[in-house]
Amino acid sequence: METGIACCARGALLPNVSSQHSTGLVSPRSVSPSFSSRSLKSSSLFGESLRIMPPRSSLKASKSKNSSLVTKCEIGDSLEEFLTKATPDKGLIRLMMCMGEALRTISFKVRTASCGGTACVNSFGDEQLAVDLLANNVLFEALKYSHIVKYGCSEEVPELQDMEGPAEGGFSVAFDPLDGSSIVDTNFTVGTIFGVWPGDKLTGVTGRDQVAAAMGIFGPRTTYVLALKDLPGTHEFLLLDEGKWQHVKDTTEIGEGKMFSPGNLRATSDNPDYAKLIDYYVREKYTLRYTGGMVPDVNQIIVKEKGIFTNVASPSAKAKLRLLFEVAPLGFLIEKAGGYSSDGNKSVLDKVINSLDDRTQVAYGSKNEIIRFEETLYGSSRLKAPEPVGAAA
Ligand code: FDP
Repeated sequence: METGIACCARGALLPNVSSQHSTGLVSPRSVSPSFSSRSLKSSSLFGESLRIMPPRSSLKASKSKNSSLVTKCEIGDSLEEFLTKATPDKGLIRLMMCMGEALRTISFKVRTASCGGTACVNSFGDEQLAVDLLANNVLFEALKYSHIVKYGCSEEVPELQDMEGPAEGGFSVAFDPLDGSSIVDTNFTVGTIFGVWPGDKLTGVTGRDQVAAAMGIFGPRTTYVLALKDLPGTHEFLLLDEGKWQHVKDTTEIGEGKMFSPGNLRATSDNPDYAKLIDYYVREKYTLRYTGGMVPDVNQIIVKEKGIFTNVASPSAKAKLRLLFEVAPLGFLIEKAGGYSSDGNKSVLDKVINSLDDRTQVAYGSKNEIIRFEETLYGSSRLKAPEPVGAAA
């Protein structure tokens, strides 16, 4: 099976690019340690140089227990430069690089999919495959090639698949290959979500146990948004024309701001508290920003550094979002970005994943928004607000 991904066992990535991947491709330099993104040349259609952002901010990685090394991750770094500064864990670096390769391939396949009838399809080797299945295969290939993953598990078929990497010192990865695949034809933004847990367990663990989480976002721009356990912030990488990921943004705080993204709105018909919360947003003249794709709807909170996303259940409209594949990884990204998450009572990162298919309601947002969400739905909040947040009366 050809995927365009080839990751060596010892960390170097070998691009394996065929002519059908001729858009947005990686060149060997893109992943070489000596590569400097600031030396990139333009490949823009109109001859104007791609604006390579100068380093303008830096974040200090938290000191690991065994190391006094303080590293700096700068805007403008390539993905590999960033990861090398961010963590001493070579296995994790290799995994995140391999996933970056997979996201790049998926991005190309989504961009060039033909849509008709009920599915969007693209060719994958000799086969025609629906884009979500294709993304699924590409991600499993990447996990295998990383040689550091014990189990992979996809939302498509929630069963552990042995990726043949080590259990000790290795990782297990849960992913939603293409969230929002039903809106590829309408050309809305869609995305891949994944969470990385240490060892060989994806049940009996919590979202807080993740060592990394990320999403690939396939919209007008393709971005790779990731967070690592021992590094403050959530970090955005932009896919350049050359096929390289460039570090373009850090988010470390989510402030207050009137923007809402209300999922499962049908639940307001028989959940009066959710109806009350929505009424509050409307009355207070919040801006509605909802696409129906959880990846862009949650990503906007990280990018705009404000807002609230809700997907609330009711007796007739049950919770459908999956804790392992969607809710926990996105919770990790939001909380590392300085935001908060809740299932109504607690952070989604504190929910034990009992089964691979666990579902939950969820909200992500700024502190006051999560307090308002919990107070309106359940009468009180575990979080303390400096002053009343004015929950819907
Ligand atoms: P979809 O079913 O289209 O794949 O994860 C499932 C999801 O999309 C999310 O991306 C999205 O936020 C949610 O479902 C939309 O659900 P509602 O239409 O019920 O709001």
